[in-house]
Amino acid sequence: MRHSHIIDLRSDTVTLPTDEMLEAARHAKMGDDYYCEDPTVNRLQELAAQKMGKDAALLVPSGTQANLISLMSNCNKGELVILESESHIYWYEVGGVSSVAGLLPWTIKSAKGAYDPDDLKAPIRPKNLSYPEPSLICVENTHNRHGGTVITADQLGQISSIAKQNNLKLYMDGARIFNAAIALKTSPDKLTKHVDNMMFCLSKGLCCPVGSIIVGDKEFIGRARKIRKLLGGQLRQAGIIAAPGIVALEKMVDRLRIDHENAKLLAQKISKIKGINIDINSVQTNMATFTLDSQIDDSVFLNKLKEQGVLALPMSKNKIRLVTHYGIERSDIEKASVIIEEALTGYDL
Ligand code: TLP
Repeated sequence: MRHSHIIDLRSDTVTLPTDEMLEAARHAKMGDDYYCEDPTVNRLQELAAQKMGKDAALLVPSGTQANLISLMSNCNKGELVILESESHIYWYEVGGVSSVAGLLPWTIKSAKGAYDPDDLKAPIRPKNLSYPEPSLICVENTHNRHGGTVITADQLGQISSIAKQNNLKLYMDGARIFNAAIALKTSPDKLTKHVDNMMFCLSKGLCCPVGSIIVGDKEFIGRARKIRKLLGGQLRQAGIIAAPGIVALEKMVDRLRIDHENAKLLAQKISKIKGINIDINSVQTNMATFTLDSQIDDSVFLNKLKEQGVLALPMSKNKIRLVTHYGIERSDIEKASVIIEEALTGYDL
């Protein structure tokens, strides 16, 4: 191995808690969250609801569970849910949308994550004896498989009016909503005001070891609380995980701009390498997603990187993702780009 430390660009989920988070966990006041008696969980939930401009919030173990609970709290079994065709819910959540929530996913393609309002007409049809009832539109912001792209407040506003006109709910998988807000130079509540409810993750770029938060109105969060229990996600003395969450919301948000700068720098550097195709305009937050020329074997490429201490994530055939996060410095970006270039030498490109 050429480098003494691993440059892990697979995901921002690999981040470790900061010392301040560990200290906060150690000193957290705790109680049984079944009785809503964990003061630290209560404080985190209030803070989260306030930041997202909603009435109430619920801490849950993971983003996947947050999405599943939200689908089940927004819809009845057998209803139709509109998902973006590259969405995390559709690709990476074990099909819980169908197998557990009992919903029919109707997928719509988009350029960078935001639906073209005209495309929503296909699943939202006039009532008919044969059609399943559409009840929910989901959006993902930032959009993972589109390369961390953002959906603007205007775009959300347009989707929201269509949802309202047709009596549908609008839900946002905002796993990385703070990345979106920072890239758009706005506050998260300016984005979330267009959706009925949403979730965001503490355990990605914000560095918490665990946890996601669902936010929405009181009635919705009440239903979500019961479904969390149904799915086995009831927490007890969860102050120990809520305390790092409070540190995350108070101290770790602003620094995400550094991750965005690093992703841009990385994208610019690798865009000059033969064999790599990257759309620089899609590099809007902390991800640089690219494709390799077809004559390159992606697993050979990934192994060459790994041997030199760089980890990257395969997304589909020849589509690779690099994610910047806390712990990845500018010098790591410089090193990683050299290693990527070296891994692609020797090909007839
Ligand atoms: N995404 C992970 C992997 O599953 C791909 C990652 O490394 O990016 N929504 C979005 C948009 C996500 O990116 C993820 C995690 C989730 C939901 C699920 O969160 P967790 O992993 O906490 O269940």
